[in-house]
Amino acid sequence: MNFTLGIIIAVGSLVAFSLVMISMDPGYLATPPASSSKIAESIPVPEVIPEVVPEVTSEVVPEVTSEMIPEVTPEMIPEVTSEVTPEVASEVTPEIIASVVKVSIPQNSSSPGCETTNECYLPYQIQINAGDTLVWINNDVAAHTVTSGNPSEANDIFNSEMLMPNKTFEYTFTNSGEYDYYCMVHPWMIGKVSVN
Ligand SMILES: [Cu+2]
Repeated sequence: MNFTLGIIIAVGSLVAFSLVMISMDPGYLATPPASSSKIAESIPVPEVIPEVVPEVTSEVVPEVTSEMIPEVTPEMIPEVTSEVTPEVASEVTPEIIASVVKVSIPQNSSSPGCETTNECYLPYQIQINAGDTLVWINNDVAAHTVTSGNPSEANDIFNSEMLMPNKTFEYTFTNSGEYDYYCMVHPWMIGKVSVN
């Protein structure tokens, strides 16, 4: 019973308070609220002007990057070095090597008889090339000569003079031709050189 009575008192108090507040504000119910349409007309609406701003984007301007510029590297530049120049060496010229040919004056050539078998000089006749050198060696116990020409007509092209045992005489033939020679001590000793 007390609970119900409390609620009635509370509700009654709120109603009484509301009535008092309404009575204190007489324009609360007398003045009707302004319509929303009139409020909208009275307030000036600002024009919304669309901005015409030209867009300048980064996409319009082509970017010039370093990747678009062809690089010129040192490898693309042909090298012109002095090594390319072919060398013409004088060493390429083949040399004609002269030969050295030996002729022996055999033993017992100081005695007549070797001419019968053409063995007073060994070999008795020899063929060489121009520029070659002949070397005579005296293998006999006696002295001999190697003299150009023949016993009846010396020509003084070459002459060993007296060639002692175990001694040598050499002469280089620069011109081609036929060369006869003999020993002034033993006229039966004759030889011949053919130079090509
Ligand atoms: Cu002789």
